[in-house]
Amino acid sequence: MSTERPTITAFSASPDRGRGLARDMPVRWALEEVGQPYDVRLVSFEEMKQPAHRAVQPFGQIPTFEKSGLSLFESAAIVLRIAEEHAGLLPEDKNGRSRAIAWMFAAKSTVEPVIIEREAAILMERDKEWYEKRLPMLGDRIRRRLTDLSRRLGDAQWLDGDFSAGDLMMVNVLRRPAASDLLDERLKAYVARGEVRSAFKRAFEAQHEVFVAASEANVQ
Ligand code: GTB
Repeated sequence: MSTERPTITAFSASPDRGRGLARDMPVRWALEEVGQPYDVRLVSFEEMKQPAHRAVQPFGQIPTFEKSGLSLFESAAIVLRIAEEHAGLLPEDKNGRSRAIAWMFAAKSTVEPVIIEREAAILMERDKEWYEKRLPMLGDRIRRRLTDLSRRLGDAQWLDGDFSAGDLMMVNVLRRPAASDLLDERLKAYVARGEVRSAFKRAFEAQHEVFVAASEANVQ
């Protein structure tokens, strides 16, 4: 295993004001879980759209991950690579690993899209005459997914055995504000279990420090 520190990218001025909602958060959290120190290159919106950044992230977004000649984009792909390289985020047995990876996909492709749709409506469609009519439907779509997720979680601590990269991605998705007000008590407790992990706290602090430093620089 290489001892080189990976470099990830994050917003130099995150629009979420340090709430840990941008997608560098799952990458930071995964690195903290496995105890891999990392460097962060902060990028502005303008820098993200430059050819140099797009060479790594074709859509001009954060996060990216660079290490040992590998340049990677997509937060879930990055988390998976980290989980594959280090112990702690995927079960040892092959079937358990596949199931944990299935939960990563479920977070990103089954649960997150309905949440993003509500978020986009709240952020960008408030002035449309159909906004008030559409919003309950978007909430219901999320509720249906969350009801199924909550039923599957049941009384368990995590989605499939021990905490895994699947839980890490799912907790990140459920933290999005467009979902967090729709969580039932069981899912609220599930998210809270993720957020009290020391690795989560370190990741959260690290991204929050960026916000604090940027705010202080703006005041001076
Ligand atoms: N599928 C990609 C992945 O998972 O890596 C999506 C990456 C992505 O959406 N990146 C966003 C980005 O770079 C930041 S995280 N956006 C800039 C652009 O597209 O120009 C999304 C995000 C942004 C802001 C908040 N917020 O303010 O709360 C939350 C989440």
